[in-house]
Amino acid sequence: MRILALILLSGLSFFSYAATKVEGAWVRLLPPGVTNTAGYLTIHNDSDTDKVLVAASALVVDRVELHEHVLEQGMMKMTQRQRVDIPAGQRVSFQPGGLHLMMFGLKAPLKAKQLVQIQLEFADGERIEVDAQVAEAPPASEHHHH
Ligand SMILES: [Cu+2]
Repeated sequence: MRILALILLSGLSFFSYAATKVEGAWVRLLPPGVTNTAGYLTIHNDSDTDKVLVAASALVVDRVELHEHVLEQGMMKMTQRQRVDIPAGQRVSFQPGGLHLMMFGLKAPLKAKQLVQIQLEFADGERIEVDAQVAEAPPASEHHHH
């Protein structure tokens, strides 16, 4: 009976987490000596309730902030976001020139193809861990939506 209960429990937690999916996660490889970088990914909200991303973290850096590039008087500027909404049934892409996970204070130099674990935290308490691949440019498999 105990085994059956465990299987049921794990099945349930898998089910509730399957509504939010992350794909195409990668972290920008920058020249040696640069201690800040950025992470990019696409969050799919396949549930019928809105999700709100409120924080992100990664073991390889001191801290991660949600950032967005905005055009202000003809200049691209980075601003910090306290939250990023992912409406029910929609997806939000973090990509160069737009939303990004700003990663401050690399603890060690990154290497190409290294996997960096990033944790995303949502307003409802859900946490998702993603493996992001270190690369100089977006992975070729990434879909582009304009
Ligand atoms: Cu930034």
